Amino acid sequence: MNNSAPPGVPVVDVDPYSDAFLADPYPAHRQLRDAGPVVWIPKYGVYAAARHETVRAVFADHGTFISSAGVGLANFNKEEPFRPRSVILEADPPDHTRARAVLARILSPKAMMQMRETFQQEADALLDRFVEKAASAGTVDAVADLAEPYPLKVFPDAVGLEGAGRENLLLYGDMIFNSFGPRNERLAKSAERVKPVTEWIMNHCQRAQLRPGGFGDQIYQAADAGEITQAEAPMLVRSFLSAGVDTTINGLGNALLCLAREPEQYEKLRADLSLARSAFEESLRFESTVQTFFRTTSRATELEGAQLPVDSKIVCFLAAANRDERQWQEPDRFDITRRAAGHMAFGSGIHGCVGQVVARLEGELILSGLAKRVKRLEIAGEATRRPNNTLRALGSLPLRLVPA
Ligand code: OVV
Repeated sequence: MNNSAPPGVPVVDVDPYSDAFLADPYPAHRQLRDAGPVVWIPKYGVYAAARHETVRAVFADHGTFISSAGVGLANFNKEEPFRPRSVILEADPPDHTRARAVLARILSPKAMMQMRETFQQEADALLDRFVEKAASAGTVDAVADLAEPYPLKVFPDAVGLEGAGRENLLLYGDMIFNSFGPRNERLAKSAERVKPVTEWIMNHCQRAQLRPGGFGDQIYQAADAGEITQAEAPMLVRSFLSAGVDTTINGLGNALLCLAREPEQYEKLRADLSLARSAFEESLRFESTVQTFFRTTSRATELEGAQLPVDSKIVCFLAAANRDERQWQEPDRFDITRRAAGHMAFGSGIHGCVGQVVARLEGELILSGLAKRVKRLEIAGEATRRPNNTLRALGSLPLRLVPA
């Protein structure tokens, strides 16, 4: 690691993986944005982009800022990836293009319209239980009782996972998102916890474990058709299992937290349920589930006046871009009526989240179904965070519900 600051690039001496940073990242995000469009973080020897315009520019130039050297801190040109690289996340065109086309078709808006009815029924059933539990027990945990069980039901069902053990996906997701950061204690602990379930995960990427017609099986059909190789098929199922659960759980959890903290905003949603989608979008902007992703330079390049050598790592602060006052009016205000489109929570460009239509569907159905049933969300205890190197994750969110 080269930790000396390159000439002309402002140094910001923060540790984005410290407990303090993760507990409240926003002051440090401001510091990173204000120091310059491209800054240097000495502790990890990496460049950083935290302004909206810069993050967008990095994601737009996927030929210069590549993904195949890893989208976390580790540089795969210098160290072996800890697991075989993702054939979509950690790939560049043309390999990436083929894999992306397959997943984009499986998760197309049209495919989502066909899933909608099922996702709606599951949301309604779960929300009924959620409200009943609040009535009988007095309080509920919006994480354990709602944000977690919903994605854990609908997404593995859609992928076609059958039988027991899907809660293993929680440990796996936590570890994967820790692995994009440094090899710290946080990663070591989650890697230890995931050990007993790794075999289950890999086994459930196999065709025999996947219900015919589900998202997983559709990947194998694409391999049969020659669009991707047979070896890539289980790897793409692995991508679904890595990226499809922990992300939406915390996206929902953060949205519920935002609405519980801002009763006026919740009132607005109750008055107009068609705001559910924009409420979810605004909560993604306001508390971005995925905080950071890296790119690596494939050549020496200039970025907003900074000279970056070949094979440099640059960390893009999606969450900081989403509160950049150069882009947003009153960025620190949670406002479900704002146009949050253009936020970076799903990234942008060719690697922009391929599952965003699924995430949005889940967000819409849970928020509108909740607002239909519950008049007021009352915070019944302190929400806790579950620190992760990449995710803005919740541990618990105790609520009392005033029924409608
Ligand atoms: C977007 C994302 C996160 C984590 C894992 C993967 C993708 C993957 O492709 O494995």
